[in-house]
Amino acid sequence: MERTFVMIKPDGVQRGLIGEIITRMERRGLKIIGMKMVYVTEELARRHYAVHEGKPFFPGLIDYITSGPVVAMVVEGPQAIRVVRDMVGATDPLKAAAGTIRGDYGLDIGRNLIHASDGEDTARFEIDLWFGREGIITWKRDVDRWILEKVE
Ligand code: D4T
Repeated sequence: MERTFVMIKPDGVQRGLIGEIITRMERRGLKIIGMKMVYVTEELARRHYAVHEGKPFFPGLIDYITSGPVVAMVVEGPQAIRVVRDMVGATDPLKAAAGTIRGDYGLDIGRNLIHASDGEDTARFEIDLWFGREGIITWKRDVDRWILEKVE
């Protein structure tokens, strides 16, 4: 089982797409084990996007991510990091395939609706940054045996 960090960005929240995006992940069979609505502080935004510091789009990115509440989640499932990235689509919605979240709802790289961890190290770092240990809910999902042949 793998865990990944997912964030519905301010545009996703403002446009009323929280339900739509969560529904896609639930229908896929992914399990939500952490969820909260947060006003992102500049400090959190800078830590989350530290790898992009100094790039031309960095100031706009920080303004955007702190411009309204976001919905932060930890999502679990087999190969969850790759599975969610595939569902999210390419960074630039104009290049994202139809059927992906960005490809279905977005048109601008600066308003690309959703973030998902891009690797194991990033997932660990981001889950710790946004949730720590206390924020994760371990729960048994009865339907798991109809989604996965072998349930842990
Ligand atoms: P995030 O991190 O938001 O899930 O996006 P990606 O993982 O798909 O893409 P990224 O880290 O390369 O970019 C982070 C964030 O910056 C915005 N961005 C990026 C931008 O506004 N202009 C750009 O040229 C790039 C490369 C979009 C996503």
